[in-house]
Amino acid sequence: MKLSDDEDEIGTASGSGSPWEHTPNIGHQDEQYIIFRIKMFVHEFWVRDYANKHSPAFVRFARNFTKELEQFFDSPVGDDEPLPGSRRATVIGIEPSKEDSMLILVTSDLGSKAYADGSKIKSRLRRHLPESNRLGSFAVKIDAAHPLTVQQFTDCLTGEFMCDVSRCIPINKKCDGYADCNDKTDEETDCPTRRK
Ligand SMILES: [Ca+2]
Repeated sequence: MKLSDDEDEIGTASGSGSPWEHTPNIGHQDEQYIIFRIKMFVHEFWVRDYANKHSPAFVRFARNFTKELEQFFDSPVGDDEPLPGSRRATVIGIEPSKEDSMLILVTSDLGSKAYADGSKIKSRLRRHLPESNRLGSFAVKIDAAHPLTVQQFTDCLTGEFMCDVSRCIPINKKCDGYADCNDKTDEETDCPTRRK
């Protein structure tokens, strides 16, 4: 199933310069925008309309689910305060569980604006969802066979090296004799001894 047309664009916000560069965090501290892809199993009957993002069933589910996901960060959960900044969630896809017709796998993207502490966003999900098995009005299922996954798109991809000043470069640009990172960390960190 093709999940999303905009999938290719995530995490590839191009900076100035070569097409292979991308900047993990965009803008100033208070303008920072980070994106997470979140997958979790939800107790819901699978209906075939969920395969179509434009079906009324998908749209209705997505509207309720994104509202609860945003609310999860905007209101207190347990002893955790609401997070500052604002978040916008999108449901990317809904898939049937292979072994249980009353379980669906929901993939969603969460964009966080003006709050760039990705580890707090991840830990909030990983701590509270398995504890309560609830996301607002949704019953979720999280266990070894049904893991909750949270991936931050601003991490560098496999095969890339992260400069100290947030920026990702292809791994083959590391130690190639040319400074590709603004801070030159690609030529100064763990390179075999050589004079540039
Ligand atoms: Ca280099």
